[in-house]
Amino acid sequence: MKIIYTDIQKKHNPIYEIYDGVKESYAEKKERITSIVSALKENNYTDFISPHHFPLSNITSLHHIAYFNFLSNRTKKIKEGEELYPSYFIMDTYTPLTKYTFEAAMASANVALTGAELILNGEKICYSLCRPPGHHAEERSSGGYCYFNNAAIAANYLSSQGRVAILDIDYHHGNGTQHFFYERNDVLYVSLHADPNLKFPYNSGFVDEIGKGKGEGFNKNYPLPLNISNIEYANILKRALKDIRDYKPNFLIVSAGFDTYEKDPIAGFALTIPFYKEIGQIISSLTMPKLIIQEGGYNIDDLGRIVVSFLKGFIK
Ligand code: SP5
Ligand code: ZN
Repeated sequence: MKIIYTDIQKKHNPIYEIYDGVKESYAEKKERITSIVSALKENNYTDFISPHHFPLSNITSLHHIAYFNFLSNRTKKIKEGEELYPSYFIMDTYTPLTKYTFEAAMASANVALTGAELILNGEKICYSLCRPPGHHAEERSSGGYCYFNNAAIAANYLSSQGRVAILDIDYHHGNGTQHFFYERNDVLYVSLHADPNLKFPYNSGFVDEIGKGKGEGFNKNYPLPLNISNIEYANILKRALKDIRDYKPNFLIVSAGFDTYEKDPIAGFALTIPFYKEIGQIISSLTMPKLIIQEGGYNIDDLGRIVVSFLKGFIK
């Protein structure tokens, strides 16, 4: 399995996120990808590929040019070690800008695009190890640790060559991804996530959000109760896969967040490490080429083992 990755993604390194004015240690740490890369190497995954640069239009055809320019220009003025907090283009208090945020977010988008290109060139499965994550990023704003929407950018790129389904299994609803394709019928969005009445992003991810205009029927949300178990989760995942099969996509993108893990420090499901292999097996029952895109997952000690368990569920 080809794994797309670059160390440039570690340069984004905020120290704090803020809750009601109180600073807490930043959960979306660069050590997340160190944990994943070491576990992959220990388990003999050796096929690492560096991303290459794609035309900026791949990003600016989704994200507004004013937002893109803001990230590019504003980060240039930030000093080493400094963090810039909310502005017009940042929707919350846990998605700060640092000097290297733009550079890392660009690298992350290119990691997703390089994976998508490999899929177009005939790979059956690839893993884009993206950081920072992407699925909360909107057309004109950063949020939920996300700056550019990597999965949406990859989906939009693949959509020129066929029908795309996105399966989002991060603990949080992918508000940005849903939004980008809400009025489109060439990209199906299906998401399993914690009930947004209780958990971030609070304002989207409900069952009555089914798409709009020609996109009606091509958006599907499965909000789940807290503490959901492996077996209950597997049943709903299988139901969600039926939506995807019925759509008959040419490509599948998995927005793979591992904050559904029982010991995740910011979340609240009860999934176990061996169960991620089963999730992988369930998803691999779909036959179309698959691009796995890394989203959340914040238990640094166990994240690598979770990813390895998940990837083992897929055939090589
Ligand atoms: C990509 C992704 O998974 N983004 C998640 C963003 C969620 N941010 C809100 C997390 C709230 C955690 N609150 C912890 C408070 C501990 N005192
Ligand atoms: Zn998440």
